Amino acid sequence: MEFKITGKDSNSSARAGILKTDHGEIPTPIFMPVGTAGTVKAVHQRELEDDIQAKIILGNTYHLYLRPGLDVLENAGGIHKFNGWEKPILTDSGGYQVYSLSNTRKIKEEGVEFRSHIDGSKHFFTPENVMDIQRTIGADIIMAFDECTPYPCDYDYAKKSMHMTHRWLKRCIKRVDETNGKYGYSQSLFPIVQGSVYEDLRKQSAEEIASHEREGNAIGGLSVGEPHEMMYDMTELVCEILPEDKPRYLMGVGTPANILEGIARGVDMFDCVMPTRNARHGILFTSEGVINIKNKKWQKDFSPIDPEIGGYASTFYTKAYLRHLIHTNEILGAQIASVHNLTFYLWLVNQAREHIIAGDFNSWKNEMALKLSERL
Ligand code: PRF
Repeated sequence: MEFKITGKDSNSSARAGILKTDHGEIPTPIFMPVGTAGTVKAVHQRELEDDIQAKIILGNTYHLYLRPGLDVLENAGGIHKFNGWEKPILTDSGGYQVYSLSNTRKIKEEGVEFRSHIDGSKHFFTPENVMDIQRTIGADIIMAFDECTPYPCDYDYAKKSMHMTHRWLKRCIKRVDETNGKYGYSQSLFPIVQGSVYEDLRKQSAEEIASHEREGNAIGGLSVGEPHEMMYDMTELVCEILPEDKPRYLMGVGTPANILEGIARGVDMFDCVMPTRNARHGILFTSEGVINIKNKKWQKDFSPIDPEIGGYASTFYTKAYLRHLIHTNEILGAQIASVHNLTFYLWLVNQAREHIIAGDFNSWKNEMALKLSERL
C-alpha cells in the first residue's frame, strides 16, 4: 500500500491524497459506506460504483464471521469475489461490535468471550484469531483488535483499557507479520488509538501507535456520546502525533459537519452508518441541509431530491415521490434514500478534496458546515 499527499490546505491541517491498494486507488479524504454483512444495505454494487462513486466500502468481522461464516467466504475466494465488489474493502476488527451487539461479553487479557446476538452461541475473539479471521475474509485494510471505551469512562478504566489495547496490538502485529494473505493481494493492518477523552492518555496512545510504523493509523473511541468539541480536540491532538505521511482514519464518524471538522484536523478516512441508517428512516442529507422527508411539507414538492450533487437517484426522483414511498413503507423508498444519502456523503468529501487542492478549504468548510446542520 502506498499513500501520496497531493495537496495541503494552508489555513488548516486538511490534506488531499491518494491511497493505492491492490484493488485500486482511493482519493482522500474519503467516506467509506458501511457494508456490515458484506452488503451496503439496500444498495446494488452498480449503484455504489456509478451513482455514489464509492471508492472503498467497509465490512464487519463480527457479522461476517457469524454469517455467512469463514468456510463460505474462503470457498468463495474472499469477500471481493463473494459480493462482487472488486474495489478496495476495509474490515473492522469486531473490537467495537462485540461490545455494542453481543449479548454477554467477558473481556480478559487473552481476549473477549461473547454470545452471538443471532443465536446466543458462544465465541471467543483474541487478537490472534481476529487477524486470522480478517485474513480469511480478505479485506485490503484490516483493523487491530481493540477495546472501544464507552463515554463517560473513568480515568483508571480508560488507562487500563488503553494499555490492554496496546498489548493486544503487539499480538495483532506479531500474528499478521508471520502470516500471508490467502488470495494473492496484500492486506494492511491499521492500529487504533484509544484513551477516551483524556489528553495525556490520547497523547500516550498516539505515540505508541505511531511507533509501530504501520501503513495507516486509526483513531477509535470517539463519537461515542461525548460532546462534539471534545471529539474535535482529541482528534486534533492525536493527528498532531500520528505520522503525517500515513493515512489517518477516524472510526465511526459521523455527521457531515463532523466529517468536515475531522478533515480540517488532518483526518483522511471516515465511515459511519448514519447515511444509510437515517435514509431508512426518511432523514436525508442534502447540500441545503437536513430533510425529514416524512414531513407533510414535502407532500407536493415535485422538485428533485438534490439536483446540486448529481447522481441518478438524487436528480431523477422528486421529494414528493420519495415521501410517498417512505410513508407507505415501500422497499424502493429505502433504496432511493440510501443511494441519495451516500451520493451526498461522497459528493461532500469530493468537494472537500477539490477545495483543499484549490487552496480555499477552510473558508469553504466554515460556510458549508453551517449550511449542512440546518433543518429544512
Ligand atoms: N474501535 C473499532 N471500531 C470502531 C470504533 C473503535 O473505537 C469506533 C468508535 N467510534 C467505531 N468503530 N475497532
